[in-house]
Amino acid sequence: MKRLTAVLLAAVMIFALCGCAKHEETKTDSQILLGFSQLGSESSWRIGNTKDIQDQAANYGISLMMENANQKQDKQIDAIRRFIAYRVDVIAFSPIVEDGWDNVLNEAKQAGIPVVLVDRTIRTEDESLYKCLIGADFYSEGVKAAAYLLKKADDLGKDTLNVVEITGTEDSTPMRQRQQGFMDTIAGDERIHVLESVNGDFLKSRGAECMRYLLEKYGDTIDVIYSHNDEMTIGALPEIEKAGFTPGKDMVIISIDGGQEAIDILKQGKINCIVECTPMLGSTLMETVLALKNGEEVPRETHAAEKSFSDYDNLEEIGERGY
Ligand code: GZL
Repeated sequence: MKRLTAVLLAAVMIFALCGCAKHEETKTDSQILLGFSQLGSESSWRIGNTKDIQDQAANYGISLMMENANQKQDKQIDAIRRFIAYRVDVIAFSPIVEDGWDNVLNEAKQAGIPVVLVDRTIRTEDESLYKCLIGADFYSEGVKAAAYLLKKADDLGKDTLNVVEITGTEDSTPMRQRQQGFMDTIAGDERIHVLESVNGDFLKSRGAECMRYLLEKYGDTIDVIYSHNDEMTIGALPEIEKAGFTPGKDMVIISIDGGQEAIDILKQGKINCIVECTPMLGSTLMETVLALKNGEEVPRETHAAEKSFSDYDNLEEIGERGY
């Protein structure tokens, strides 16, 4: 009988130890796990954003499970499902487009996992599907771009200025709002005529393709290029020069993001205006993750303070950009 008792006691002990060991193998209560779906690596802005999120997760001691969707919405949806299965503490993602997220975010809601939108937003009838948005005010970026153009138009003294627009990814938040802010601001100004808007998908190669198409179609009637990001602008500039024009002089170049490469080109005079859009969202994201884990309320929207730089400024004062 004694032998049986000893065996049973040993079995209970082993079970208990295994149970403890199992608990220690999983994340400790203090360790927070953030699942982040990044939309791609399409621009230096995006690469800077990814690095900043990684750096800040390490800085805040938050474990980061990051997946890159390479510009595919269905890969983002798959990643979010994996985060749910893994039972991360918080899900964050930068939605490549605004529509098509309700089903997967309902699954996150059912699982009780809070969702944070980073950089871009979504369109949904159910506001409870995400806790907050951390990102730029893209509409005001479009307004700033147009405000520069109106000031330039006054200085140029021309009766007519023909604009071509190279837009970012169709149906993405920055594309929709940068276009709306720009068009609303130039509306009613008889001098400004938009010849055409073409989709460059925020890619350098597509920016070049768009510029070739626009130059073949409109040639020297183009006075202004409004490009939704530096990557596409940098792709377009050589095409302008190959066609025999001097960017920044023969054609006014307005761009958005403000990465180092574009700022250097601005200082050379080949870009006239760059509206800043900072990718450094990592620390705000980590503060938000900590607040959510502590059961605190968070602001519904957090926009970074952003400037614009142009040939009206003392460009030598612009420091290192970090992306
Ligand atoms: C803006 C971001 C945009 C950048 C592009 O916050 O979503 O996507 O302007 C990037 O460079 O591709």
